[in-house]
Amino acid sequence: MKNLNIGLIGYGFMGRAHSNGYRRVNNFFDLEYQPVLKAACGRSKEQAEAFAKQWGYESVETDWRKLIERDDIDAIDICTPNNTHAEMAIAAAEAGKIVLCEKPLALNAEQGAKMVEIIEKTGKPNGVWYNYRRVPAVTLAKQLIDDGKLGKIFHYRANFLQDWTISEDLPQGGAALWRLDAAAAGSGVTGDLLAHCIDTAIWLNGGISSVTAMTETFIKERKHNLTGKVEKVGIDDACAFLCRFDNGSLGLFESTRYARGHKALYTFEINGEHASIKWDLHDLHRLEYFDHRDESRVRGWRSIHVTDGDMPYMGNWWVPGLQIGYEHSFVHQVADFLTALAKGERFRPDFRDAQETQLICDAVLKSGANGSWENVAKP
Ligand code: SOE
Repeated sequence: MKNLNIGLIGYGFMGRAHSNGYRRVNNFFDLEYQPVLKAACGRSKEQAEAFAKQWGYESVETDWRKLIERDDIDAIDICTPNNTHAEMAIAAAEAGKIVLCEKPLALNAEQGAKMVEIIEKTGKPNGVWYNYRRVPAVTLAKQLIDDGKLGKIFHYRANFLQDWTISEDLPQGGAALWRLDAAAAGSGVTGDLLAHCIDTAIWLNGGISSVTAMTETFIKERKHNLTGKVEKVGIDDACAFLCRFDNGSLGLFESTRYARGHKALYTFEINGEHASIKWDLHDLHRLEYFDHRDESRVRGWRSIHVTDGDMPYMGNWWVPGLQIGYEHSFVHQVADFLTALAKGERFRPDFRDAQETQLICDAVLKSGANGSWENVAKP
């Protein structure tokens, strides 16, 4: 088996999700490559050491530039806040590393374009962690659409609803709360949550040509954890947009962190000429399917329990009827990345795919600010 030596930057939520993917992948998938957890990097030596011990990393770095310089690292995995992605990814690419970057690709499409340009110049494999593509029920949706089961698609509808920022006492900035700080996150729900919905949508239903959006920041000022002062909030707390897809279908997307009662309600529904499908992250192992071609006496929504061995990825897990969860989408991402690497094939979504999402997010934010319809540029 060939080794792929991983250097991971950032030990928060995503550092754990990715590390879990690396650790478990070879237990469940037969692959030519195995990830080796060479080094974990974070600014606090103590926390990086604790993380390395818990997840089995061989060594620790506190300066990401030193990690990138190391000859014993093949791939740099970036799990840090969005404002660091471009600088780290570009430096890693220039040092000849494979680069895996947490979503969204960058703060904005300008940074994203530079990242795509440089990584493509190096020819090095790269990927972005839009993990929901690899939930088996979502992959099944892709298969059904590609097989033509839905026919011509008319509507694409997606939501990503949360409720964790409603309190005005919640500060912005620093560990965990950098998502509320525009300087660190770039945007609010658009880059954090709608980016997932957009990535899935363009994968399932093709490109988006134009958008019109409405954004709102409900709490205008919050204490900033890094300065200790009450500062203006620069992120979008909520965003809804309409769009046109290249295939002529119409899209409706909504995301908020102010939907009391919803923790991570990511849902999508697609309506085609023959059939419709819908999916819900809170019930992620099911795909709902309605086919108008069924005999009318038995026609109705079916709830497909995506656990059989012939369903995407499921042959690698347990026996039919036993489901898997959120963390497995990261295991699948690692498995697919290592397979693409072994075959010398392009992994998707890569930086170029993620830049398509970034350009849509930028157009949404621009439209949200001025109320216009915006045409979306292609990467
Ligand atoms: C935000 O709460 C968040 O953790 C996102 O950053 C993730 O990308 C999403 O998958 C779940 O919600």
